[in-house]
Amino acid sequence: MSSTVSYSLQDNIGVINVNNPPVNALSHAVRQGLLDAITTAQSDASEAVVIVCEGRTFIAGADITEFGKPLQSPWLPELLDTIEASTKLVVAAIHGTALGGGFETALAAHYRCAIPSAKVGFPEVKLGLLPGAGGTQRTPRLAGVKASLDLITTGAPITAGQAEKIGLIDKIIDGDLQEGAINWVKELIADGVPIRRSSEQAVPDYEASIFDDYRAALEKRARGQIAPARIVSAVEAAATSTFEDGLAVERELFMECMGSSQSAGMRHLFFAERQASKIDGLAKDTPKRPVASVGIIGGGTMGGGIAMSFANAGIPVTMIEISDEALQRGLSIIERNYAGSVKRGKISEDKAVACRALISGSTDYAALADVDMVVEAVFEDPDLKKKIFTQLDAVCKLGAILATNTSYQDVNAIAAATSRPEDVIGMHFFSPAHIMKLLEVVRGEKTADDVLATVMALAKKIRKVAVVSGVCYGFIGNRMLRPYGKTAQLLLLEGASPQQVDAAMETWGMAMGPMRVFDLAGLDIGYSARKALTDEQKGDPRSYRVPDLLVEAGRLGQKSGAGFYAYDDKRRAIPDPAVDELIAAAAAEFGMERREISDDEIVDRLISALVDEGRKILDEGIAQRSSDIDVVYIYGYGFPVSRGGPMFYADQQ
Ligand code: 3H9
Repeated sequence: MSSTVSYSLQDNIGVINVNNPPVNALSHAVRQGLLDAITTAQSDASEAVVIVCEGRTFIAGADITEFGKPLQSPWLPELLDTIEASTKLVVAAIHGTALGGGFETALAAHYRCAIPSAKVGFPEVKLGLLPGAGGTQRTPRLAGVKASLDLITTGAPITAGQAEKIGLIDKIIDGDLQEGAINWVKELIADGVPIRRSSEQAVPDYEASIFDDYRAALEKRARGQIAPARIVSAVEAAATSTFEDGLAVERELFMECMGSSQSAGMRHLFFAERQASKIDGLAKDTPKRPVASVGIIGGGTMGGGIAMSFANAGIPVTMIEISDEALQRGLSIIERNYAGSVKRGKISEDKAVACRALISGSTDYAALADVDMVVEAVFEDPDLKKKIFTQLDAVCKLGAILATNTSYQDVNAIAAATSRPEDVIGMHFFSPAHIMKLLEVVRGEKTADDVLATVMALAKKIRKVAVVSGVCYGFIGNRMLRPYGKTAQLLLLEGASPQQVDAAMETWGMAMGPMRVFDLAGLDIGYSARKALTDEQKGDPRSYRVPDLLVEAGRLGQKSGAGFYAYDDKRRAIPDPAVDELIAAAAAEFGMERREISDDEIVDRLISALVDEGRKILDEGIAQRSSDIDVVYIYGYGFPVSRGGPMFYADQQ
C-alpha cells in the first residue's frame, strides 16, 4: 500500500492500518495509502472494513507541517468522501486522541468504536482554523447543533464515553481494540445493520436563536479571533442547506482562516511550544532523576499554587512555613482554591479531596530530608533565599534537586550558597501558579544536564509549558516587561491617559493593558524595589515619576482601592481625573509639552519596546531561540495568541 498505511484481510474483514509516528498525522503518504486501501477493499473478498492505527493514537489530525504548502492530491475532503461512499461497511476503531482531520476521518466511516480512554475533538480553533474536511457538516448530523457548536468552538476534546452519549461514538470496546472492532463488525454484518453515512442523516431539531446566541457569546471570548464565528457559520450551513452546499461553505471559510495571519500566528505557537521543550546541546536520552516527592518552602500565594500544581499531577508535597500559624494560613488558602475549582466545575470533588490529601505541612526543614526536589517560593529577598539554600544543602539528601522560584534574582549566586550548585536550578512559576501554564526554567552556570532534563520533563508532567532561560535580571519575561513598562510611563507624560494606553493595547489583543497590570500587581512593589537601586540602575526618571507619585499619594493599586485608576467595590477600574492631574503635573516637572497620541503610536512603541529587548535577550544567548520568547509572552503575559508572540509578529511586519 504505502510505507505508512497497510491493508490486510482478517477473516474476511479488510483491516486498514495507519502507522505514521508519532501521532499518525494525515500526511500526503497517509492520505494516498488510505485511498488505495479503501479502493482495494471495494473489489476484494472483504465483507467490511476497519480503520485502526498503530502506536499511541488514532489519527491526531491533518499534518500541520504541510499547511501553507501547495496541496497534494488526494486532498482530505476528497478522500473522506470516498471512504464514506464505500459500498462495504466501514468502521473506525479509535484509541488515543482522534483529533481534527483524524476525527473527521472517523466521522466519514459508517460507525465508530473506541476504547474507554480514547478522546475525540476538533482542536482546529486553537490553530485559528475550523474543521475543513466535513467536520462542521457531519458532526451536527450525528450530535445535533448545540453539542457540535460546543465541541468545535471550544476545541476541547471529550472522552469516548461523552462522545457515545451525544451520538459520535457507537460502541465502547473493552480489551484489545482491533480484535474487539473486528468482532463488532462481524456482529453488525450478522445483524444486517445497514451502511449509515453521516452526510445522509438529517440534522436534529434545534433552537432557532442558537446561532445568534453563540455569535454573541463568542464575540466576547474570541478576543478578535475570526475562526470561532466562522465555525458558527459553517455549522449553520450544515443545519440550513444540503450536505454538498454546506461543505462548500465550510471549504470557503476554512480557506479564509488558513490564509489569515491569525492562523499563521497560532500554527507558529503550536510548533514553538513543542520546540521550547528541546534544549540545544542536550542529548535526548540525557538521564533523568526520579521525582516522586517535592518540598515547597513558603506557603504564600505562590508556594500554595506551586504545591497544587504538583499535587494535581499526583506528586506528594511537603510545605514548609516559619510558624504553625503561617502554615495553617497557607494550607487553608489551598483548601479554598480547591473548593473554588470544584465550584467552577474545573475538577470533581473526589479529585480535589485526593489532591488536597497529597499536601502536608511542617515548620521543620528536617521534613525535607528525603524529598527528591525542593522549590523555594519565599519573597524576593536575596539574602533570605541564600540562607534558605544553605539550610537546604544541610538537610536534603544527595541528588535532590534544589529549585528557586525567584522572578529576578541571580540563580548562580543562590547556587553558590550551597556545596552542590550543579543541583540548583530556577523554576519561575507565574501567579496563580496552579492555573498559569508558563514555567521559565532558569539554567544556572553550573546546573547539571540531568537536573535540567529532569525539570523539563517534570514540567510536562505538571502540565506546564516550560521555556529555558539563562541567568539575567528578570530572565526572559520580566526583563522584557521593564522597557515595556517604562515606555508606557513615557506615553503618559507625553500625553496619553492610562485608559487610552490600556484600551489601545487591549483592542490590539493584549489580555490586559499595562496600567491595569501595574495596578493589579501593586505599585508599592516596584516602588520599594527602586529604593534599593542607584539612580543609574533606575534609569530615566521620567519612566517612574508617575508611579512614585501615586504610591506617595497612598494609591498602591487595586488592593488600596486606587492606583492608575479608582476602583469600585467590584474592583472595576474607573478613570480618575485626579490621576490625569497628577500626570500633567509630572510632565510639567520635566518641562514636557503634552500632545495628542494615537492608538497606533501607543501599540507600535510598546510592542517595539518588547521586541528590542527580546533581540538583546537572543543576542546574549539568554533565550535559545526567538520562538521561545513568543511562548513566554503568550503563556505568561497575555500576549494575543493570534499574533504568534512578539518576535513572530515583528518578523511578519
Ligand atoms: C486539521 O486536522 C485540519 C482539518 O480539519 C482539515 C484539513 C483539510 N501535524 O504534542 P506532542 C508532532 S488541523 C504534524 O509533543 P503529545 C509534534 O509537533 C490539526 N505534526 O505529543 C511533535 O513533534 P516533535 C488538528 C504533529 O503526546 C510530535 O508530533 N489536530 C501534529 O503530548 C509529538 O507531539 C491537532 O491540532 C500534527 N497534527 O500530544 C492536534 N500533531 O516531536 C495537534 C503533533 O518533532 N496535536 N505533531 O516536537 C496534539 O494536540 C498533540 O500532538 C497530541 C499528542 C494530543 C496529538
